[in-house]
Amino acid sequence: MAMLNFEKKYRVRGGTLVGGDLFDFWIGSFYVGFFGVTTIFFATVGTLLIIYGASLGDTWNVWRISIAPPDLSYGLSFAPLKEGGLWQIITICAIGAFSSWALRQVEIARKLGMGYHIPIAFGFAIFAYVALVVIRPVLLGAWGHGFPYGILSHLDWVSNVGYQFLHFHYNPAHMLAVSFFFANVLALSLHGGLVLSATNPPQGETVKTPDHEDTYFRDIIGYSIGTLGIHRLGMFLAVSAAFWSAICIIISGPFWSKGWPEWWNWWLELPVWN
Ligand code: 07D
Ligand code: 07D
Repeated sequence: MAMLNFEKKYRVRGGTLVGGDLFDFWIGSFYVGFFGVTTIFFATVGTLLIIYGASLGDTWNVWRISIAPPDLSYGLSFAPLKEGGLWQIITICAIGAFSSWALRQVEIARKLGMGYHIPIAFGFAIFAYVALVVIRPVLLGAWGHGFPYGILSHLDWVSNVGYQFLHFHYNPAHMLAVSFFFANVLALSLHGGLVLSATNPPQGETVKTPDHEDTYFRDIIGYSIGTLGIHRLGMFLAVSAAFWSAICIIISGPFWSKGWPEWWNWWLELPVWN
């Protein structure tokens, strides 16, 4: 079935979570829905506030624009707009926009009778963001622990927070997250390479099938995870990377306030060495 016919057939009413028929329509190829409207609302307000915040700063250099969270002395209260209040409202808009986007993914999945894998996967990215700007700051008692909204300034934040723990690479959850990111890259490059090698042969040769793909991996390492399996593995690696990232930053401060290398003393103190 050609793609356009397919779209016509499946552009059906229903599947919405809220709002009923009111926003159940498309603009061009985009499904709108209640959460399309809320995404546009939060993203527009958030972006305008970033532009306003930039106008208060001393640069229009896009790399250097930065909107900082409130000073630690404000604790968990609202700060005046120009002293971090903007950062607080932008954070609310960002969470509103990301969550609306995820819920719009849910509505589209429901319309098509598909599983919820995509919003669940995106949910892990939202969790990592919320861990950085809500969960950890709340556990530490001040919004000032969130990261500043600026391209270079957020890198400074990562570096500073990393060195506060002497050597962030020794954070065991960071190790897991990094390993999952690396494993994810390996899996996707093998999978992408395999599919391209089978489906995009030189001119004049026939396109190969999943049987060829399975046989390739059986010949080379004795095992093929299969066409469905590779996507399960990919989803697992990707959401695990985001999950352990969130954990690695939540535990840094609220649950471990010394240098991360010191955490490993449990190993040196194992009774087995005596
Ligand atoms: C490729 C999908 C497309 C998305 C893109 C990002 C914006 C921001 C803002 C004009 C993989 C679009 C960017 C909408 C524009 C203004 C003011 C995703 C792809 C292309 N970071 N980070 C970047 C964000 C954090 C870190 C780049 C966002 C944490 C390091 C981009 C968030 C920590 C490095 C960016 C976020 C952290 C970067 C490329 C939110 C730990 C880099 C991102 C909402 C996670 C790299 C100059 C990319 C860089 C980079 C965006 C959070 C660390 C500007 C939106 C606080 C170490 N980050 N980041 O390709 O070159 O992602 O920075 O949480 O080295 Mg970051
Ligand atoms: C938070 C992004 C969420 C994005 C969302 C969507 C838009 C719309 C629109 C494109 C989580 C946004 C969408 C804005 C865009 C359009 C149209 C993703 C998020 C919801 N580290 N480290 C990590 C490595 C060091 C430190 C994570 C490696 C040093 C700190 C990952 C190395 C020190 C923190 C990671 C390394 C240090 C991290 C980041 C190597 C610094 C964190 C990925 C090789 C001196 C952060 C939750 C992530 C974290 C984090 C990797 C080195 C410090 C595992 C590979 C030793 C303080 N580091 N790191 O989380 O866990 O993505 O955040 O050296 O806070 Mg690290």
